Amino acid sequence: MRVKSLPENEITRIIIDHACRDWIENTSVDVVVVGAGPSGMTAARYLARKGFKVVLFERRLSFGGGIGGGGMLFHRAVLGEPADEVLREAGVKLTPVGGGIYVVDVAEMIAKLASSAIDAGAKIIMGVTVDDVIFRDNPLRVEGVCIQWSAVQIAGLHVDPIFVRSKAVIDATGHDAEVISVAARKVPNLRLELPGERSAFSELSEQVVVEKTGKVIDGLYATGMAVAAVHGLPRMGPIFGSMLLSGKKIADIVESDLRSK
Ligand code: 48H
Repeated sequence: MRVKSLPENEITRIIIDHACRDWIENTSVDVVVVGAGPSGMTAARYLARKGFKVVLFERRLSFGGGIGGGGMLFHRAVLGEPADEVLREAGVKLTPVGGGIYVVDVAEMIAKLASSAIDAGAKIIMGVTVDDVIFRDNPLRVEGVCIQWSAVQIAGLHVDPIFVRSKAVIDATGHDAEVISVAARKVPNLRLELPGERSAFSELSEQVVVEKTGKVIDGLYATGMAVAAVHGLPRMGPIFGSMLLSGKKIADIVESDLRSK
């Protein structure tokens, strides 16, 4: 068997050529999703499936956010109905444990949430950190994000970011609600204080995180644990139903806002 290869400079040229075409294609999109955890990947899947142009930026070089850690590194997660439907649609095997609760393998959940978002048409770009928003006033709104290579951030280099414009930005960054936090700090007149999440109360939290999922200001939305940070809601531990349902709900809210414009 003869394995085909290329001169080194040709490998380089093809990579840069195709990656840059992708970047140019994604400088202006319908929706930017920030964070490839359970809520972000779910939101990206449903929005792409609705026909929107979606790019998801993930700081790390891997998918899944907090899924992979399961509960204290035990590689299983639990979730309750009706969130099982979100995983069933992606082909994840669910084991019922009674009372409408299911247990899943975390590696399978990560892989299938990611592949179903990509198959729906969402673009996921890893190794990129969103470190600020683009805003406009009269009326006050968010119109995109500032992005930076995560490696540049980690190295602490002084490098200016570049921009991606969008009609909606979804903060799916988890416990710290990083995008909304930076907007609260740096957008004049927003007057938003983030109380941060509260201690554990799983049954309450699974309910209210979904209920409070929504718009923060025009163009900026919260899903997943970011919702708990914005509204001062309790945490729930390694039960993921609300994360999936929050991602699905924010996709519906963004769809309805974008279609009414
Ligand atoms: C690019 C970023 C940035 C940034 C962060 O933490 P996640 O899994 O987020 P959720 O909200 O979808 O799910 C939360 C869940 O995993 C969890 O932690 C639960 C249920 N906890 C309950 C409890 O009681 O503890 O994923 C967020 C993702 C991660 O992959 C980050 O790397 C990424 O967002 N991210 N990506 N730019 N500024 N900030």
